[in-house]
Amino acid sequence: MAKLKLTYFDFHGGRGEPARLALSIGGIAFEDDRVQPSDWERRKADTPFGALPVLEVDGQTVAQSNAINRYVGKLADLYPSDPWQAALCDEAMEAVEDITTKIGATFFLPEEQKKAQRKALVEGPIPFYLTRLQQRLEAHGGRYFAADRLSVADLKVFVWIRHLKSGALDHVPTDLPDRVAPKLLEHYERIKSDPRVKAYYAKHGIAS
Ligand SMILES: N[C@@H](CCC(=O)N[C@@H](CS)C(=O)NCC(=O)O)C(=O)O
Repeated sequence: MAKLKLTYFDFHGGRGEPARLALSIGGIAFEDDRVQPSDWERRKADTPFGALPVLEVDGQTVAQSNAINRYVGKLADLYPSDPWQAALCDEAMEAVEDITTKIGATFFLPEEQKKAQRKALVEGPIPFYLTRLQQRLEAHGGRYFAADRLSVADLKVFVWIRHLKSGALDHVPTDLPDRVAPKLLEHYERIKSDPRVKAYYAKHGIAS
């Protein structure tokens, strides 16, 4: 078995969390390398695109969260083998990537600009992606984003919704997903209560 090291920031969430979850669910041993903010400046230059997550496989490196998600999804049997279902899985992951990039652009703004831009996101792009993801979920059976079973797409959407609901994003109401996308909320609860997901968070000492 290849030796894996997944490098990401030291918090429960973000672009690295779906791969951590997938590897753990698949029972695949990996080094969980968690970067502290004080170390990032030093380590950034060693990453392929100056960003995390990065996955090392037997000393070789791959970056870009969704490339990593697909790879670990295949190892963990959490990525569809059917090409069409795989495309649906990718679609949901890329949609989350689109909105994550928009939200990420507000992180280090001065407070007044951040407030204005987050307000604009709450009035447009965030509900847009929530409702469109909900539509896509419902179009494909309503339970999972692809192949009617758990995949890395479900994990990525779950991690995003949890972030929205966490209160960590100032100026984003925590009940926004509940209000605009109730079926997506059911999906969130389904993934949260999946015994494999629950086991991961129980092991890491936090409520999912
Ligand atoms: N498209 C990249 C985006 C990676 C990215 O922006 N990662 C953020 C954390 S979620 C990061 O490394 N930020 C620190 C920095 O850019 O210096 C991916 O999907 O992995």
